[in-house]
Amino acid sequence: MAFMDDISVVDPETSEAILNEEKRIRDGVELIPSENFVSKAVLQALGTVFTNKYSEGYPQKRYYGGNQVVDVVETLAIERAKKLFGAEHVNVQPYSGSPANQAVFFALLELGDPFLGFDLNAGGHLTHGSPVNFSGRFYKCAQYTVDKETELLDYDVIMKLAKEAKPRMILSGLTAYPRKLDFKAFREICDEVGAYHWADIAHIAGLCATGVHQNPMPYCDVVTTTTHKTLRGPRGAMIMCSIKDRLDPNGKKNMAQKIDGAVFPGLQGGPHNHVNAAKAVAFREALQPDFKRYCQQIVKNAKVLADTMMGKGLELVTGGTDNHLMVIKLVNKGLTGKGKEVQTALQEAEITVNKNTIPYEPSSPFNPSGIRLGTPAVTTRGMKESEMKVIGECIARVIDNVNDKEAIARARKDILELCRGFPLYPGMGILK
Ligand code: DSN
Repeated sequence: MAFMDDISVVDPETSEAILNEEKRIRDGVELIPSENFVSKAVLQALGTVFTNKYSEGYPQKRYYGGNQVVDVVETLAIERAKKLFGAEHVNVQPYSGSPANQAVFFALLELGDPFLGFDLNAGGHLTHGSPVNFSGRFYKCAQYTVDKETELLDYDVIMKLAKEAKPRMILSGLTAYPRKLDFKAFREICDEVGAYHWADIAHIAGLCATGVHQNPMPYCDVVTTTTHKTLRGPRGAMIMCSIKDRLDPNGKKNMAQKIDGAVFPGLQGGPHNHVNAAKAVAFREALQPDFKRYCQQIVKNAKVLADTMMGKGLELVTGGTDNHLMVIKLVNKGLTGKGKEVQTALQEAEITVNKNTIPYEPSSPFNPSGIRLGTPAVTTRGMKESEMKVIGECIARVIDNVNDKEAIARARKDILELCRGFPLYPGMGILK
């Protein structure tokens, strides 16, 4: 085994696993709304010598030598991200979404400070104040949820809750809420109670950057996002913020300094430079006019998928979608608490989704009553409205016949045939 041998020679087992994953993603439809497929250019940047370098610090202010080229790519990523979102300051170093969110807490709150976030079961995230997460354990978290009847956020109710909880920071953001967020309304609530407004736009970043969803930047003190969801970049995250600290204008550090200091040296060590190079590439792609058309198609596809499934008798949380995702409620199909079984049946038909809680979940998070799905990845693959109809019909058939192996096999055949028409990474067997 030599230093310059191919992976297939060095490690046949890992090679085989990579080939199997390539086959899996080519054969099936990927509907997990937080997943996507990066371009060949992004993959190329990820597999580069930038993975070798340590570069604690920030461009032109590093603790190690030899960072003159790393500075170039990190600065490219920063400047492109600023342009995409109209941000004053960007930190592209967070390893992923949860570390980025930790950095915001670390930068702006003291342990035990009051905070208001979105309930995970109704569409928030673990790091938005869930009691099983650091955010819920180390801070005094109150949580807002959706209205029981409409399953929508009610901004008057959130205002009332904010006045009671007197949070130092309020979070807007979603992982399973299928409607648009009103960042301006959140800003008004924050102004009323003297709180920071933090938006976590991980799911909708691509839509926000292209105007397909309202951009939170003008209404927020700080915005976090992962870079690998609708933004279609490598697995990672970033934090965007104002330079001035609105609630602490005369403090020793401004907002940008607080965020940078929380990421490094507060929480992280050396940045992942190969990932930051890939972020730079993805942001350049997202600045092209084609990317806006892609984001518009994500939403069009989601609407058709939702309408097709509802036309076949499936119920959706809030009765539909106006972003990239939707959540099927299994209750009216007699499948309360059976999200796991439905996820498995769909997987047998080469349809990848994830089980999810529904608002006011009648079962439990491990055996929930919902299925979450979305269209970013299938849209990247080139699928449009007519393909969404085929996928929606297959999903409805599987859910109506969850224990019928033959019906599932028939759906699988239809999905395999559909996928053959949309080759993924054509001509690019990574290990060839
Ligand atoms: N795991 C992500 C999602 O699926 O929404 C959020 O971090």
